[in-house]
Amino acid sequence: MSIIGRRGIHFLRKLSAENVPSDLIEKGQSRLIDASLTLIRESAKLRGELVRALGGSVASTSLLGVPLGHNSSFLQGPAFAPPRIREAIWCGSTNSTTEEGKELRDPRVLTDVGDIPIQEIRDCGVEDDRLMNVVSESVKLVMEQDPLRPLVLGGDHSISYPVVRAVSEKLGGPVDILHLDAHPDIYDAFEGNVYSHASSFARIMEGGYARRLLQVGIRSINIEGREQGKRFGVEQYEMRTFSRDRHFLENLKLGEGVKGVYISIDVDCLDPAFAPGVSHFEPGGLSFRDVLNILHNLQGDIVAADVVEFNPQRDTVDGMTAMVAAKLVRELAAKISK
Ligand SMILES: [Mn+2]
Repeated sequence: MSIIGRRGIHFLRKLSAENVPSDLIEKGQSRLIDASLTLIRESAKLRGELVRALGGSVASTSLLGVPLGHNSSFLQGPAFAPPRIREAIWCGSTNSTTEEGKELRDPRVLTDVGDIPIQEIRDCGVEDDRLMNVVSESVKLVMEQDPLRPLVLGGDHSISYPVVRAVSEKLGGPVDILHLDAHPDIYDAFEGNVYSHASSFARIMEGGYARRLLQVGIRSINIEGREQGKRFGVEQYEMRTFSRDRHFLENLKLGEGVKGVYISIDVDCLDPAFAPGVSHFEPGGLSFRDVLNILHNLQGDIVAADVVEFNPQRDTVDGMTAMVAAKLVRELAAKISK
């Protein structure tokens, strides 16, 4: 799996070794990025036109896949998650109606603009500063197509930073974030990587993209995690006090006075008994019903969301966690759409 992470760099080194001029490489990279953005732009435009033609929709969920795993500190399998989640969303073992009665086959509830070709872009030696901008630009292209709202399929948790940045920039102000995770992902940098999946919320808070950040499901946190939490005014709800906090968390009202609510779900917020297909097993987590109660009862205008860190390479052979991630996506899509 480490091959994915290093592949692009190997390719670039090989070109440099063969004395290919750097401006030639840069021009080629730019063309590939333009082509990638064109793909997302046209895909989003078509879905936007379809939903507007059907009429009657104020907010409509559109999936955007970001198959990126190289910013993980441990395993890189989340790069393979988006197609597995899609497959499970439409799996014949269940119907296409959500728990509260939304029909997922209605394009006003759910459309899909496809995946950003992350590996193809990296394979041309594009570094993370630029790659993260491609993620942000792609999110903005979806948001330009009113009433589409992006629900981003990760990928590791590093993608939340460019996604939230794009949402905040596009809407012109901060959002409130509900972040479900075993980990606070708020290290200043992890192993020297400022784009690490363990640092995304430090970047988000530094950028001023969030007014409130509520972290729920936390059960793997060290001194730096708590200090960074205090530094940024994060509301950290730990599993050890969940029974006390449950009533509050199952009746949240967020996003008033800001641009709306962003929801970020790391699949490892769930106890590994419910979701074994994650990179970091952390016992003592939320049940699937705990998460649904929090989501279903949340009051607020959800402007965008992500579901990250599902690792198909750690899943059961019959894909149980893919179904879990897919149900999170289905219920989130229903919650966003109106
Ligand atoms: Mn996590």
